[in-house]
Amino acid sequence: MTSFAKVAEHSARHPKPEGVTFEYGTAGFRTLGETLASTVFRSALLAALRSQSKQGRVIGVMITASHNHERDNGVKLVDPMGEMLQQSWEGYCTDIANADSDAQVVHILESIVKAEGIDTSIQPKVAYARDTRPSGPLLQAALEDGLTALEVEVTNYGVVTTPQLHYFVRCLNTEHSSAPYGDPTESGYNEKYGQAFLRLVEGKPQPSTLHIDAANGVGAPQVRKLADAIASPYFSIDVRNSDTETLGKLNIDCGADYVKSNQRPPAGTSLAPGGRYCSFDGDADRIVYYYADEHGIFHLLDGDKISTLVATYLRDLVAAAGLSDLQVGVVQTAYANGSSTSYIKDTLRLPTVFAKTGVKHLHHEAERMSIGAYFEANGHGTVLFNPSAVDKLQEAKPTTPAQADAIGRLWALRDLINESVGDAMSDMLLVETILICKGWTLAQWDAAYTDLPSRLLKVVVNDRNIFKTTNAEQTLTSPPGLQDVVDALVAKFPKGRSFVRPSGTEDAVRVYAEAATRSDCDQLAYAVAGAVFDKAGGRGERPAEFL
Ligand code: 16G
Ligand code: MG
Repeated sequence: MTSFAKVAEHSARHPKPEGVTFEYGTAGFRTLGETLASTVFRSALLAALRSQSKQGRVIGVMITASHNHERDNGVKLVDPMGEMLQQSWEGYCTDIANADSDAQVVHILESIVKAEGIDTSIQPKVAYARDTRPSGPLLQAALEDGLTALEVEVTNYGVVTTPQLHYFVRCLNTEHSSAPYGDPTESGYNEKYGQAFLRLVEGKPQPSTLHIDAANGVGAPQVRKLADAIASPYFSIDVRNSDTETLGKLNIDCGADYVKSNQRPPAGTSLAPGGRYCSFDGDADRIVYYYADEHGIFHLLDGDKISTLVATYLRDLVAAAGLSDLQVGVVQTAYANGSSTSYIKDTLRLPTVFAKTGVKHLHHEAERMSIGAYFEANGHGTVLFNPSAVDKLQEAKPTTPAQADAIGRLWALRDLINESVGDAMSDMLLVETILICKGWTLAQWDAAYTDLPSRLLKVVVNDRNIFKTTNAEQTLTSPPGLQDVVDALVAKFPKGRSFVRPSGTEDAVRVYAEAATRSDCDQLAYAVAGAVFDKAGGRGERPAEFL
């Protein structure tokens, strides 16, 4: 029987800072690392209850703030199959993080036990890890104190990428099932993905070196271990921005978020024409590729380009396997470049749906498809094989060697993909596989379609909570009348598209715009941002670079 007797005493060692309100946002709690100890301690308590509510299955806890500044940190819970915490529990997280006293912490735990009908005699189990941030060790200690208070059975994975922790959780919970996901260790991870990669590429021409910008984060040591495990010229890498020791370097002027937001290579990297480059973010769950053409012009291959590459390859394999009833679909967010959406619909002729920003929303949409590829434009995504698709693969009776080969490749691809969550390393191996099999350069991959010019702006307002959206965040329902203004502005520009949404991770409103030309796109973006500022309580400087 788990007792809460020790909780108040342990909680007293991690007082909640005065005047701070915490919120379990799109990807968990995220704020200044030095303010987070009480929240991490309390997250440990919730992870224990969540485990008991899932009959003692292992729950994950990851301490990371991804692409954010090094002084930030964060914590998120991972559900048993390696997916993000069920949304109905996010409110509990927010409530307990903001509890004013140690007694209230205990009271909230008791009320969750009651509301969820939790059997507290079940042994709770938690697996945890952290990224390379300097505040990580202290927050880990707070986490461990919470786990000790509830006598949780723990597995500490040390410093690993976020998707590795998701993978470990899924492995631990399927270890003794009929379909074990893999060995729940770092070497098991490297072995599983590395072997699947080699199965898919061996015998094909070898690619040139891949230059990886690891954002000075945890991806650097981990991708080196992956390369050591693969130990093959098919995966020849050069890891840059790999300094995880020097303070102040994480995500600064490098990493996937920097490259995507600024549309330029990491500072200090000059791109050799024909060279192959990619960037991870600080916790290695995002990846973007890029290259310079013969004129030295930078070209970005973002999440949309990855999803179209992957969807095309899967579609062709399914057809080659003779499995015409297996439908490949694509999930995007409103940030997907309009050209990519048209390409998926009109050229690939695949179904595509929009989900709200945030991996959990895309993941749930993709679960409804036979084979669902989901990617955010920022490089975060993966592919899900629905259980019915797996059954069909199992039942498939190939009648030709070509069909047998395609079915074998689909199985190998399933082993290559981290289905628990978007994973920069697994996605990288997937992209590499496809490029090797097609014998493509990055420019050949890029040739499928041309992105429309786009711009993302941030507007700081008095209260971002007045912004409400519908239609996968593409339409504002509040403040009243603002959507009509956006619509009228969009109508002025050929191929214009724009939307406004409150950020789920920052106290700001985001404005996205795209249009046929760079100048139209910028005019549209600044006009919409200006309208938001004027009509919805803008603070600070009015966004008005071009008007
Ligand atoms: C989080 C999300 C990311 C999303 C971003 C949007 C996860 C694991 N991460 O980082 O997918 O793109 O939030 O941020 O879901 P925003 O709401 O501030 O624009
Ligand atoms: Mg990340």
